[in-house]
Amino acid sequence: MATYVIGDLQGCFDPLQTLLTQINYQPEQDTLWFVGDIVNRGPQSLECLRFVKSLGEKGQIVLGNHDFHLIACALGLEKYRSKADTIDPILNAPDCDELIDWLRQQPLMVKHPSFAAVMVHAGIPPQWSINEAMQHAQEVEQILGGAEWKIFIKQHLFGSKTREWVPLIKGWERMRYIVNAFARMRYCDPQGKLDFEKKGAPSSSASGRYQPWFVHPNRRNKDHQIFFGHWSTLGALDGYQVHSTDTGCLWGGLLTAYCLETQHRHTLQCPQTAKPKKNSKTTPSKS
Ligand SMILES: [Mn+2]
Repeated sequence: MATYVIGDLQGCFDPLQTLLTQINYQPEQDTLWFVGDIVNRGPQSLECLRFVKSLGEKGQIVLGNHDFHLIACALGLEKYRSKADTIDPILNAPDCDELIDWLRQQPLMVKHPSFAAVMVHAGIPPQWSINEAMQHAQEVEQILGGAEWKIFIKQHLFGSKTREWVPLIKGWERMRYIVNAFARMRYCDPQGKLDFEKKGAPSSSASGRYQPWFVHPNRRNKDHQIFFGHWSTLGALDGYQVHSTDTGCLWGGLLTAYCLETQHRHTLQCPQTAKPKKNSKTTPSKS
């Protein structure tokens, strides 16, 4: 009965299967947590999506920016398409509607039933407690699971202008901040104002007011271990009560499976399957 937290797959299905064999994964007993961005840029996004969906209650996923990007593209938002996208096999698949319908009903944040541990795609801003973060995640989840989900995705989801959280932020802008924080954040200020310009590792670009979201000394969510992905240049970090799991599988780095019970990082060295990021044009999913 193990729980493994798996880093950003981005279509790397073969490495996932190799890693699962390596850790002696038992489908009947073990649970797999996926930190999001299970699709795009890599070669086998359709296989990844079908596999994660097939796990049922033995799998948990949180939505990442590339997963949102896929949902938007499935709704025909052509302006967000990028040359680097590898999601056409999903969009052309006979079960595309079923897959998208399942995906959009997945959470932004997951809490472990017995450990003080949670999972998000990018992070939790410092001004939210764990309980508040769960409530805010659920605000967005209710919209994605309800009648207005297409309106939200098509008209209100994407936008880097919404960077600040103030207690009375309302309406669609509130939803956009919540998604930006959970699915895109790397750097922010102590009040959770997001900085989308910086993307590199902290040693190369952290300075002044904007810091990696998890280093702020008064962060209100330090009472749980937070598992996240999204930040491949950060590498494997276990510290500050957080655990990063995007170890750059797609770029010829490692695929990570962190076992919650043993606190051991299992990794697999992967071949590079994506072209360098600088070839792609700017899209919301990039950051
Ligand atoms: Mn991401």
